[in-house]
Amino acid sequence: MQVQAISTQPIAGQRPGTSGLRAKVKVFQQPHYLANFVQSVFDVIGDISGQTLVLGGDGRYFNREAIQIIIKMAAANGFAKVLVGQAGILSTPAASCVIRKYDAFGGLILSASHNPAGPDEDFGIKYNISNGGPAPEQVTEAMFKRTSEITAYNIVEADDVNLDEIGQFNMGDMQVQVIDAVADYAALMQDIFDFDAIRGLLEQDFSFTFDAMHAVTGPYAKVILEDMLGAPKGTVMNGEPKDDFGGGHPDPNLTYAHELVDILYGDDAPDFGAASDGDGDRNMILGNHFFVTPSDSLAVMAANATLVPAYKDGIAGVARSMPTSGAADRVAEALGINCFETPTGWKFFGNLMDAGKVTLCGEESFGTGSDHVREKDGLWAVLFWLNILAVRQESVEGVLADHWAKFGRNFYSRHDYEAVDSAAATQVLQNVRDQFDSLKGQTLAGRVVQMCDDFAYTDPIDGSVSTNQGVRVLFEDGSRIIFRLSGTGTSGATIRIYLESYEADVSQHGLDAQVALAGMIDAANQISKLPELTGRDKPTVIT
Ligand code: VG1
Ligand code: CO
Repeated sequence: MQVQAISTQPIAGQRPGTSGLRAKVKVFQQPHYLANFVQSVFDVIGDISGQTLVLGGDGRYFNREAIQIIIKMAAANGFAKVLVGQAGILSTPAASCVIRKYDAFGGLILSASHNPAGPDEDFGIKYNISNGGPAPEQVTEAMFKRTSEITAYNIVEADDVNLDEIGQFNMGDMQVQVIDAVADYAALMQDIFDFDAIRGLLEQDFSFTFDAMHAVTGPYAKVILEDMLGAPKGTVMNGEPKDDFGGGHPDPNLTYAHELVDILYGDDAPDFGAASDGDGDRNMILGNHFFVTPSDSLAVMAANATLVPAYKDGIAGVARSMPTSGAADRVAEALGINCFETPTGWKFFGNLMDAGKVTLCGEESFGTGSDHVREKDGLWAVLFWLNILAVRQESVEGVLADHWAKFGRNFYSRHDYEAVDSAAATQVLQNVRDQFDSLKGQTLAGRVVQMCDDFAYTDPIDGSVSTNQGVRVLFEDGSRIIFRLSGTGTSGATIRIYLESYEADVSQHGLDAQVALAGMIDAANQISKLPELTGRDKPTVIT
């Protein structure tokens, strides 16, 4: 088979962000754009000859074309085998599961997660290493450096592979195996959770709706929830994956998953509602007229982990991203287990899980997961909650009320300002930085500022250092205001403001978070001058 070396030139801006390289589809369709990046990945990840690569994506527009290109490049670069999900589909957690199960060298996942899809929307690609997790920063930086030096890429001349039939093909010396996208992942879920208990719950007077938002989780949710666990057909809504996600924004939060939110807050609301995102790694958990913040969800999981068979002997520890609330820390303290605070992005949890230091990890951005894979995992989180509810026989609200009574409540909210002018966004953070010294000791919203900094992290396992991971204003009573710029957007900048305050008094636990945090919100606007600089008087998304 003919290997062609196609000459090319570096393309600017191919630096992976929080979760891989993301750009508009039109950018990815430019000549050599995808191939340059893929070759740069292959050039820096080590000796790939004779190795296995896992490949799949969230099914968004351009997924199939990208997969065909990557298979031909994998063959030209010496991989022995590509494991590709049927129809080119693998959710992010399923890809992580397959990499681990079949001892693959790594995997390429084609997704821009919750970003909208379609010819004029977003595409993305990320590389996961042999532990199944996102490539660490040193590796993504090496990829980026390589993109700036590249002069040629290798690709074989071959017919496209039939991705729709499970089976094996040869492409030159390389084997292409098209695998069932769901089976391995579903088997793993069955190993972790008490499916009998969940089946029992679903047979009771318990109603449940799962919103797949026309994204990748549809097929997974139908097999696991409806076929294996016996939830009534139709439990999974928007379960047909579409290459434009039905024109929606598959981000499971109170704004973008409004169809589900309306059902859970409507008349005759179900007992439980959940949603996942474009690539299946996020989750939103709702009860009847009740929203569980992702930070609280992590804490509840940690506190109830022993109810789940896989964690019945207890968990080694928890890790949370820095902006995630400290609710899980309180559980860790009570249980006497490890607790870590990492920068935003799942790649920072990998070393801790590999070293056995933590079992559960979570981010405020609707991401929770465990060491069963090395990605956050949407359906896993839903099954975790169903397992808890099945054992405890309580409502979602009841579980939270009990949790807060025991540990206190960390009021929490994130305010996102999307598509803001980049210079203005940078200035918003700089304004706060400029006041690091003067803010100290000042009283804002009735609380005294204890310290301010740019969050930096030293990985406790490999000693690598990550700086500039968010501007923090920390108060003496443990409250926090954090400012960060998103690393996943593709147009303008997104400013995220994270707000947290702790309340021990049970009589206050019923308060709405926006009300409880109102003073902090005003303080954030005042010190950053966000309204003046951006011209915005309210966030695009509040969670
Ligand atoms: C966002 C979230 C972060 C998450 C990342 C990838 O990043 O805040 O917690 O890990 O998305 O999630 P940023 O840089 O935009 O804040 V996913 O589901 O898009 O892979
Ligand atoms: Co995602």
